[in-house]
Amino acid sequence: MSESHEKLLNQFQSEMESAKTTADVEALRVKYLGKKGEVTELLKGLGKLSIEERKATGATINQIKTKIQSSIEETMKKLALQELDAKLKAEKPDHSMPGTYPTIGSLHPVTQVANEVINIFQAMGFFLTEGPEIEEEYYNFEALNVPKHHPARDMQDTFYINPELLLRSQTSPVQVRTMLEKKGQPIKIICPGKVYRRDADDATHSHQFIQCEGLVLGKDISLSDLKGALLEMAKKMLGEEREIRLRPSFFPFTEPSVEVDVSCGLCGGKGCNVCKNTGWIEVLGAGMVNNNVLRMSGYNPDEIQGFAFGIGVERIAMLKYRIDDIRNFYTNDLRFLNQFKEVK
Ligand code: 2NL
Repeated sequence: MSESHEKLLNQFQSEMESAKTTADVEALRVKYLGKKGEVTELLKGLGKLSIEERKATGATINQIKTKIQSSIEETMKKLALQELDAKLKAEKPDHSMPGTYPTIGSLHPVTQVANEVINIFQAMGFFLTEGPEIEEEYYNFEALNVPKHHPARDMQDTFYINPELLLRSQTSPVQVRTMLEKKGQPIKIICPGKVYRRDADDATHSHQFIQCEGLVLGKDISLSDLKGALLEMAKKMLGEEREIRLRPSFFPFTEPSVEVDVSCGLCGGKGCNVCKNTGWIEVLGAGMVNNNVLRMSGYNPDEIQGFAFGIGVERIAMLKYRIDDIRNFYTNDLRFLNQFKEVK
């Protein structure tokens, strides 16, 4: 190593000894190894030397470079740790600051109301039963006394995957499947789930909604059993002061069929703008299971009969919370949804 090389290394080492901060070390790195650093300049000068000289001098300069590099790395590490330590010691946490809370989610209002409906019927002894959303055309229509080309198919037109496979338009196919499984035995089930309709979305209709259907089959089950079960549901759901009434209606799968109204909660039945001055609000459809439906799924109408009903859960939720547009449920506006948080 030549005198000038040794001098350079010594100079570096003494400067390094007086480096107190990572910034000092960084300045040294630039001074010696940077683009215009002293070592870099020496390397650049190699080109002017003869081949032999270049070899010897090159090796020496590289040695110096390596020494400087490892010295910088080592000191940098040591000082960085010291600086972090000092910083942490200097930071005094303020324990009186409010904490940051995790955002707590909650069940969707329609899910909450569906759970309430399910709980009310389970308390009456109904079994929770579920089935596929992609359903066979047979279970969704044919087995429910809605043959091909019957005009009733129009009311419940849905999305087809192919001519035999569709998105169910009601949860009745779950009940048909249960009837086939139970082979003539009594049934008492509640069937909630998503259903689909070829409907234009407006304030009261959606192409997808939650339905909760019920089916009770047994000896001597009558329309009064239906009325009792639905009255219980209305009172538990909307208030003990509520009454219900049945009006004649038509569904292909029930005979007789009824529309069920609940007394208006706003005017108590006197008549107001919510109930359009009738004192009653339509809530669901129901009826005694049609004999054809019973026979097709292996039940003998002379021995066993019963009732079925279909509840639109959004509709009940709208009634319960006086929501005037069903689309509020689907647009995910937190200002709307946060009103239904159980834990605020
Ligand atoms: C509505 C109300 C209803 C049923 C659904 C049903 C199921 C079986 C047999 C007979 Cl397995 N009925 N479900 C009955 C009456 C009404 O839904 O508004 N539907 C269009």
